Amino acid sequence: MSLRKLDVVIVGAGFSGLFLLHKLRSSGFSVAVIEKADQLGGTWHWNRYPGARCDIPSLQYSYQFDEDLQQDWNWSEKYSAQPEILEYLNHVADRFDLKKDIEFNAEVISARFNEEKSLWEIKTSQGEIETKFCVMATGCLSAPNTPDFKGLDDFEGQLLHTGKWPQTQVDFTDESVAIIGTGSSSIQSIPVIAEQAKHLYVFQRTANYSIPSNNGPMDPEQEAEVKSRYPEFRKENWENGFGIAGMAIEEMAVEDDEQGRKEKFNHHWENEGLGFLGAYADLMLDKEANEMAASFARNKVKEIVKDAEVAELLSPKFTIGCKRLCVDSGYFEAFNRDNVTLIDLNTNPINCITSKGLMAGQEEYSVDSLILATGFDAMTGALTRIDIRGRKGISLKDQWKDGAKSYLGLGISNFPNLFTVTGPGSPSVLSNMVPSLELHVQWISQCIEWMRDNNKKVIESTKAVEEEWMTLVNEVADLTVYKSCNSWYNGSNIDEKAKEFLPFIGVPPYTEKITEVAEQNYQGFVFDKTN
Ligand code: N01
Repeated sequence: MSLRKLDVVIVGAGFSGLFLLHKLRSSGFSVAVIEKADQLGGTWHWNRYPGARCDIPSLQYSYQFDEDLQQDWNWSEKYSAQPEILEYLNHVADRFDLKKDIEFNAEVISARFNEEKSLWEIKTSQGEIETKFCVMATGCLSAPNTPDFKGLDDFEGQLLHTGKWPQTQVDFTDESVAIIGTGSSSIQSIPVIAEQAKHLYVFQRTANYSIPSNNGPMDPEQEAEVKSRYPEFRKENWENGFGIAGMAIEEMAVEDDEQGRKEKFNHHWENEGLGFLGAYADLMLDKEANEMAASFARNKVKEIVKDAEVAELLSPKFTIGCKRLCVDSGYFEAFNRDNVTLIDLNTNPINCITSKGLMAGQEEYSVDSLILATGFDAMTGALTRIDIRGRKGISLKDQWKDGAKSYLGLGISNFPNLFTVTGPGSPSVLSNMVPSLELHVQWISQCIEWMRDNNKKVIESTKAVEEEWMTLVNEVADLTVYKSCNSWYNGSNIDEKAKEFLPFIGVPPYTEKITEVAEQNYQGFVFDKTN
């Protein structure tokens, strides 16, 4: 196998990798994207389960780096479905001629920093590359979590995971189906699968909050209005704590009267999806305010679900928004169907998976298909599952075993010239991902250009700045209710993972911070360290 030499290797051909390729190539760097799948799309390639769609409005979940692109592209629905997002990404790749520099079916096996040469040696399933910079555009929710259920290998039916759904059509007609987990992926797929399957068994460990999407065709007037002022509309994203336009509200729930709250919550329930949490400014800051929203949402479940026992089981008990909020199209309604059964894993734990199905409590459920909707090793899994070795052969997995530390979610000490897009310590999953990743792509590209123009060979973060930064990440989270439950935001969905809060809350202060760092010649980072 021949050794290729490049300026930058980008790992992953999703939203981030595609834009990085375009940006860095336009700046004159030699670049390749290494992609494990046989096609581009990242999240939107792998998560093609029935009902998969984005729960951020389409007009906001799209690139903003090219005005012609955002004017030309038309989304068909308020919330885009997975096939349309994949089509959009293919359109972008064709429009900017990106595919010729993407190596498909190539999995990164290892990445080692050669300290003598100050180069990264990347080994992929297709060959070896030597590169000055390595950018991990591997996504925050891309390493599927498959719990270690006893007997899982014994199952003789169709075994599926929502996070790595087959490309071929899966048809559940006349089948008995079991789905484990009730997070976003499950909540989106249950109403669709319930329509096809003979019977659907839903195995729930924790009831989840979900807001109706009220999805529908794109309103042409709204689309025209947004397109007439797209830059200004995008600016509203940047001014909001979560990077989502229309959520900047200042009133406090605790200061409103009961009638006012009822009207406001109703309006947001019916119109805002994830923006339900933006009904008042104090919902994620104050437990009392949060409980007002939570209790409203629980009552909605009881209004929708006819069987009172099932409604009670489906009513979440924790702080609303503390686990990632879900947005659905007919989730709670699906439990009114005769062919859908809810099983509470707290009273009937899964004992084992059998050749025919699964044993929960004393009962065996025979099924044709078993779906694991059990989520991801979020934010760090896609990085620690690759053998990445920095200075002195230190492995990233070892360095992060007691918690992931990163400066700004962009750089990691001991790992020079390695950048992460939307890494731990950045708003990432607590923001609108597309603008957030665009911000990182712009920052990383400018940094690499600046280094070229200023004869700097190696950049790295230090232990001190990342300790300080991750302390701030956690101090900010302490001002909110985000830490009050088990969630993948704090690693508690994966047994062996360090339990720490990883996203930075607050898009505007974060944006200000990384802009200031760049303006001050990458303050906090160290260049051309000699030992
Ligand atoms: O995963 P999850 P997901 N036994 O981790 C359960 C994004 N997303 O794939 O809560 C039994 O949320 C687990 O139970 P518990 C979005 O950010 C975006 O659904 O840990 N159950 C939970 O119910 C989302 O948040 C879109 O008690 C087990 C479920 O599995 C993120 O992806 C669409 C278990 C996992 O839920 C992840 O969502 C879809 C076990 N051993 C997803 N282990 C968009 O619209 C886990 N569970 C962009």
